[in-house]
Amino acid sequence: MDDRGKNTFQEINSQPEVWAEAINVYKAGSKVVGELWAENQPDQIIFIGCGSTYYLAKTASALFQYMTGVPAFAYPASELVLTPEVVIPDSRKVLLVAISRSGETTETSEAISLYQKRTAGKVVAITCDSQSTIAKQADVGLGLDTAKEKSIAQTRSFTSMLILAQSFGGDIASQELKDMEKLPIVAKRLLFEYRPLAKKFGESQQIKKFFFLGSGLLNGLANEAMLKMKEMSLSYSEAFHVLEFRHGPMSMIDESSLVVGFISDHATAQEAAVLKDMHNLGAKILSLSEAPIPELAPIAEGIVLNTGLPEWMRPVTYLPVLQLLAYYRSMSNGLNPDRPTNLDAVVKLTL
Ligand code: F1P
Repeated sequence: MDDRGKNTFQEINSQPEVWAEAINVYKAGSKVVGELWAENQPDQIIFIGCGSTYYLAKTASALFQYMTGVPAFAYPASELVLTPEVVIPDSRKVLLVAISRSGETTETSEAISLYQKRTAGKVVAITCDSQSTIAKQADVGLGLDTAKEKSIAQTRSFTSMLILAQSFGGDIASQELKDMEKLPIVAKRLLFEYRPLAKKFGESQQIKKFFFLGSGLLNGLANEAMLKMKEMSLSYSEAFHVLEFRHGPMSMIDESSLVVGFISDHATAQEAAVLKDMHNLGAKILSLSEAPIPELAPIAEGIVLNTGLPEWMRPVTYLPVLQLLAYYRSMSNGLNPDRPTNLDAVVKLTL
């Protein structure tokens, strides 16, 4: 019995249940987080993480500023450790949000210590280990220990921590969170409806190069999808802002390319035009959008999210099918997505 990828497949498909738990975790933690915000009234927020959780930080910072108008920035934790002058502004009241599945990544923990030495700012930790070093360093923690994977590549841990970050931003922006409860059903439907499409593209040996294009709230997720494809399948995989792709990187497009477009509501026409241009250069096209995009129908396969939710709640729904894409590509390449080459679940260093 080939048990390659057994854990990863189960973890990806357990997201509907894990998302429901994450929504309840936020409900339980929202009072303490709200009090921290009210007491400190930060006028700038810095999100940090490493690898997947750096891309989560990028997504969370874009969401936060989009929702609240408070300036929000994302950095790899190592940037705060090595060039704190670039990351920490002296003149503002800052809140640090440290994101880490393990809660033990050295760069992230060191970044928190340095931040706490240099500022009077508070720290919120978003982790999947409430007993971890980083959870203990923080003033407030949000976490879902049961979301942590046995596998090394982050799938359900990433999306459940994103749900916590999305909830945090929506709450601070005084948005109604009730509709978040619809997300688990959306995940269940997408994983069922689009698994054959993920399998088809994942197993297609015509495809040798993957390009994930996303802007605004979706750029961090395009990078996370890129990293999943690299980590699980060792494939050529890159991520760019959508319109940036024309400014050089599209030179790499040929008949062996799959371009995956994370299409937004507000820039649908401009983003769809990029996908049409790449199709004209020979690429296969996969689009993800809230609603069908008629102009793409003749040239693209489409994943229609059809959430019925406001744009700020949707980012997390773009990932599950693309996690399956990486899983099927890994299996098709004869690899084990549970054990990505060269990687460990946690990077521990002496800095
Ligand atoms: C960060 C991280 C992961 C990566 C790999 C190594 O871990 O870089 O993003 O996928 O597993 O560790 P964490 O700080 O989120 O636990």
